[in-house]
Amino acid sequence: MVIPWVGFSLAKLLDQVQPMSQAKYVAFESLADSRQMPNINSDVLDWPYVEGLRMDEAMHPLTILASGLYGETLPPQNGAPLRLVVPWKYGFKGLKSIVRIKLVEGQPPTTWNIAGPREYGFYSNVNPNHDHPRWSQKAERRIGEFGMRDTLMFNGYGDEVAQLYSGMDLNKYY
Ligand SMILES: Nc1nc2c(c(=O)[nH]1)N[C@H]1C(S)=C(S)[C@@H](COP(=O)(O)O)O[C@H]1N2
Ligand SMILES: [Mo]
Repeated sequence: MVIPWVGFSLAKLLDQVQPMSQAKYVAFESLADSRQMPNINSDVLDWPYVEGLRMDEAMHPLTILASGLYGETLPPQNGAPLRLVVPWKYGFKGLKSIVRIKLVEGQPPTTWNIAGPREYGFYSNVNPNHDHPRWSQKAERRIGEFGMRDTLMFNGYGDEVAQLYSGMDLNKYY
């Protein structure tokens, strides 16, 4: 889906706290409140949902904390009050209902990597050349369209973000 998010660059928040040079990654944690979210009692995933970004990814202006969509305030199911949106990564990187952000030295755990390390790496970049073990990622269908399109590297944001990964083997760091 192509979503007109409302929000601000995460970099704006990070600039205000002035990360120390030892801070190499940003670790995020979601709300896990079984009163509001009864399905966290299932064992599909290990909640609270956690995610992470490398500092340069977190500081990229396209990385946003969203507080709304389509000009409206975020509804709970979309991650109120604040959620992460990283347009060049797959949607599962976008944790919702953030309650804690930590600046850390080591690569933080991420929920889907804990659930299935063979299937989900830390980076979660859109990379059509790297097959998920159970399916191809070469083609996609946009909600609202009937046909398939070729999936683009970095979800079409290569000009903006490819330099963050220069020298990295994106088949290894999927
Ligand atoms: N807090 C929280 N955020 C989460 C999840 C979750 O279980 N808890 N699931 C993730 C997954 S797997 C997906 S596919 C997306 C789906 O929501 P979206 O379509 O609004 O991005 O949310 C992500 N963010
Ligand atoms: Mo998902």
